[in-house]
Amino acid sequence: MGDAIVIPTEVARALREARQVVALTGAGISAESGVPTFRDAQTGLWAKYDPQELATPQSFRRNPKLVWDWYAWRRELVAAAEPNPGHFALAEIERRVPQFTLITQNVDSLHQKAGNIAVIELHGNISRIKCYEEDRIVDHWQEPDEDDHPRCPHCGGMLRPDVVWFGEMLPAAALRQAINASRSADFFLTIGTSGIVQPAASLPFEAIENRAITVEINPSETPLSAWMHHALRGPSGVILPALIAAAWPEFIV
Ligand code: BJW
Repeated sequence: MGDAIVIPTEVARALREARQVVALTGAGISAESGVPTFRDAQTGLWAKYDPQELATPQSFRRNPKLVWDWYAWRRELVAAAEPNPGHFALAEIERRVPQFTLITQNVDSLHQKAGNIAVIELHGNISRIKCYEEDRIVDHWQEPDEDDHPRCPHCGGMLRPDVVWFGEMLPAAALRQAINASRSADFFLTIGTSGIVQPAASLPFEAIENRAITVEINPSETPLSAWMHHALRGPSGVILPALIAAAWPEFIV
């Protein structure tokens, strides 16, 4: 038997009494759904590639086929993935608190699949495809022959996933909404993120300025840990349901 998860009473009470709850999620929340994180060791087919090097416009220009194939593999992987108890717990929190905003760096739609409605996607969505030349979303495209690259039906430009690569701007409206929500939060969760990719990693500090109670959920320490009021160490699929049970003891799964 593993150790029982203990949620500090003040964390449970703060969540129960909060008016504006914001959660910032990263790849770790989807780890228990079988979606690999970025900075944990990769396994399988793509183990020899560094995700941080593939997720750049430079890589795409240098080797569009490699980058396209990597995203095609991940697109299939996330399409088959199901939300885990951590995702479902966040959907439950959205139903229980007066105002809730979910800010995600993930591109896998698992929060929406779990039932969250107020979801801000900071880094796009892997299931959408857009034209690299014209930044236009494309609904239909054809997988090309072996060595060719899929092309935009409108202008013939190369197609790419509608995600945000290093050095690219985040979608302006999403970032603005995320900053505003963080600035008005009274309870702020960071869940399953290494907290090193900007500007997402700065959002907890907006909440800290508003004197929010801040809580990190992650099995490991991160650069954000020192700034948070509380750290709940463990997988989010275990901690988040325990947090709900502690905040709303009348809650029955
Ligand atoms: C568990 C768990 C379990 C495991 N339960 N937890 C200021 C200073 C320095 C640099 C910059 C700066 N501002 C901008 C930059 C440059 C850059 C940046 O931040 N670089 C840093 C690496 C230093 N930022 C950008 O370029 C951004 N653009 C921008 O700011 O534009 C303006 C600008 C440009 C250039 C210069 C200055 C300004 C864009 C960032 C885009 C990030 N894109 C990616 C790919 C998305 C598409 C795709 O999916 O392929 O987003 S990279 C990758 O990292 C992905 C993620 O969303 C993101 C964050 O990763 P995340 O989610 O935190 O995952 P991991 O793997 O890092 O961590 C997983 C965590 O889970 C770990 O902590 C585990 O312990 C934990 N975990 N199992 C809970 N079961």
